[in-house]
Amino acid sequence: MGAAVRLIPPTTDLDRARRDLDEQGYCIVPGVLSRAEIAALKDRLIEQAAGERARGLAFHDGGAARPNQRVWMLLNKGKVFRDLMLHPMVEALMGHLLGPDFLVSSFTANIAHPGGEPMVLHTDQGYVGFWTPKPVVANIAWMLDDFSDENGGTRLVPGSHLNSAATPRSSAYAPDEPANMPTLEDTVGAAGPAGSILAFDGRIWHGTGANRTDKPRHALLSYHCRPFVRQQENMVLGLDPTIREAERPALLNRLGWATWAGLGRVESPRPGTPLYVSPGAVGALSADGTPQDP
Ligand SMILES: O=C(O)CCC(=O)C(=O)O
Repeated sequence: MGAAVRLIPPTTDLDRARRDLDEQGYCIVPGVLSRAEIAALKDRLIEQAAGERARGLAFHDGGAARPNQRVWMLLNKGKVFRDLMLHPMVEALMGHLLGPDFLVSSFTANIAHPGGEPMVLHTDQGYVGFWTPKPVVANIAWMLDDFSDENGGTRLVPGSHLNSAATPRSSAYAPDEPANMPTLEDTVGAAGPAGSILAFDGRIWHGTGANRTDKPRHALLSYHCRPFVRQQENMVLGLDPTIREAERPALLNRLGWATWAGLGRVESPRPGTPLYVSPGAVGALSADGTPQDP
């Protein structure tokens, strides 16, 4: 592909954006976040990232020098992040790709620092092991800085979500690479002003670009899945209980607290999607209904 690979224009027309997702495997929507929202998200992220470095908890990648910093489980790290998962654009684009009952699989950040090398190209559903005619997962990269080819804007192989021959046969973590796996030459770097989102199909080949500038590129990555897929972050174990108790049902449902088609239940699989904030599990009972040791 090489020089022929072109970035499609950003669009605020949601029908166009959904068509871009279907045909190209990605879309870019500008102006989703206001300046105040960008500032609040970026300030909280920068503070959290510094705190994790100070505590020796920071996770780094981005090549041998590991300049990039990832921040995991943002849901525990600020209401400003939790609010974002209820943004109408999430429903509009992830709902289009994954159906109305999709979940948040993980919500993390990638601060791509100067000197960061390109991430190995991959799809986000490589662990499925076979090509699927529809995506089972999908992403939104929330741009907290301008994204460009120079500063590590996510590299994408347009249309590769439809290439069933380039699907790994096994897990991304034990790769059995397809013969015609794409290379960086096949990619284009996502670009857009801060406040834009890049949404992409879980089958598209992509990876973080090299940051050849002297400033970090801050991005939030919300990863979403169909309701029968295991989430990347274990919300039941990982979500701070005080947050779980206080949070809005709409958010908890997105994190997997609602039953779906009988999945995710504790006791009877009631119809609909009741919210089990306190599941009230029934323990082992004697025949007269008194508790006994399990
Ligand atoms: O940071 C980016 O631009 C993309 C990150 C990515 O592809 C990943 O974390 O799997």
